[in-house]
Amino acid sequence: MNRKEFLNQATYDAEKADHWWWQKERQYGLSRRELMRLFAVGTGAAALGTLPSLGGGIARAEEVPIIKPVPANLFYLHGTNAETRFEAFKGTGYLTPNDLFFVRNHSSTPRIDASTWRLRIEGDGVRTPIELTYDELRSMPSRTETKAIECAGNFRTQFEVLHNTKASGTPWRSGAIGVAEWKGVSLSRVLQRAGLEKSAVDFMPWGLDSKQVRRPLPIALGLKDDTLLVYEMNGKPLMPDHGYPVRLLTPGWVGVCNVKWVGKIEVSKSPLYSDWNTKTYVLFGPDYPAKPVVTTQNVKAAFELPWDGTLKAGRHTLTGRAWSGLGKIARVDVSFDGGNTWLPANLDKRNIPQAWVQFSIPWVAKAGSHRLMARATDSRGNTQPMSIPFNEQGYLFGAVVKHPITVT
Ligand SMILES: Nc1nc2c(c(=O)[nH]1)N[C@H]1C(S)=C(S)[C@@H](COP(=O)(O)O)O[C@H]1N2
Ligand SMILES: [Mo]
Repeated sequence: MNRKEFLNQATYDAEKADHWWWQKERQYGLSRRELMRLFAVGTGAAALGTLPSLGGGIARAEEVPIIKPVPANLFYLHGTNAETRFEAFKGTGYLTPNDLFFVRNHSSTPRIDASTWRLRIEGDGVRTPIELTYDELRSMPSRTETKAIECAGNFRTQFEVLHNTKASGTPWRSGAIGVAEWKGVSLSRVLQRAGLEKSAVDFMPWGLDSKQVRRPLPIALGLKDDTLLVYEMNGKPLMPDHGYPVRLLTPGWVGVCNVKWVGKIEVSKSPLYSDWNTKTYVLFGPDYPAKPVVTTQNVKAAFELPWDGTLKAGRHTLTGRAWSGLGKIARVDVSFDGGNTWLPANLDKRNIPQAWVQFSIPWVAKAGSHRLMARATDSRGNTQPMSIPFNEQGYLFGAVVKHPITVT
């Protein structure tokens, strides 16, 4: 490396470090000096999370990829995204606390002023384009839904385990999912207010982030009562990272359809296209000649255990969660012996379609390495298979996962 490059690299690294301190100062409301003191006595790294890998994730200082704290003991950081460590769900109850909810940002979290924010409904699929303010939306009849939002790429790293080939994209393990109580207004009410045309076929919510994430969706989805324009999450105004002031909720559909920071909804009498239904969120690969666009989520299960973690030998009650985009969960079976025998897990009472159910099962753990398997079946009879074909961008991994655990 020549001197000039070295200087650039040094400047770049300094900038990254500076940005990191700046972000932490904002997150914890501490001065840099106080933060440095925390780190110097060695408690800081544990309390705040260790220095994240900034590769790819860092933007200019005024653009913060994620605003809320995402400490490393609760999240895996992947560039502009933060994945909840699945073991952190243990003991949190049915709803995922807002602070613990994963963040998936294609670019970064914008800061939007709700008092100047507008939602525009336009296109040839409506008779009268309208514009709503935040207060106008909040004064409309509301509806509350408890539902999951899950990234289409959740479990992507498992494609490599099965097929020895890495799928491209954020290397999620199991924690690109959360369940919340979402309050908002049925999108259909807003569409009707704009004079929805009978011949409208598609609608496309536009995000106000720098990438303007926008995903065309069928009008039938827009007319379902539980498709919401959401302004509250678990009883609080949406956090900036989760779409403040308003996001879409599309129960059962892949995460990207739940457009955050929505500023415009285009309604059309002809099919709509964007990169998010032509280039990404499409299954590409030899087993998918028809190149289907991903729509709804499949059935899955995960243990609330650290990945590749350790347990003491003896009696344990293992816990986990199972979910489906197509219904509620009918059963979860667990195997401790590599799939030779399966035992039914206990399901908790709360089992909401397109959300999840908590399960538990006793296990007498013997010393050694284990691969724990949980296999969920939903109310439509969909069961997790042992294997699924590869797709290049690693969407919808729904096969049974072999969770590595060492018992000591
Ligand atoms: N405007 C906008 N909306 C977006 C995204 C985005 O980057 N920009 N990410 C999408 C993806 S891929 C997912 S999985 C969910 C994640 O929602 P969350 O960050 O609130 O967990 O938001 C979706 N909505
Ligand atoms: Mo996603």
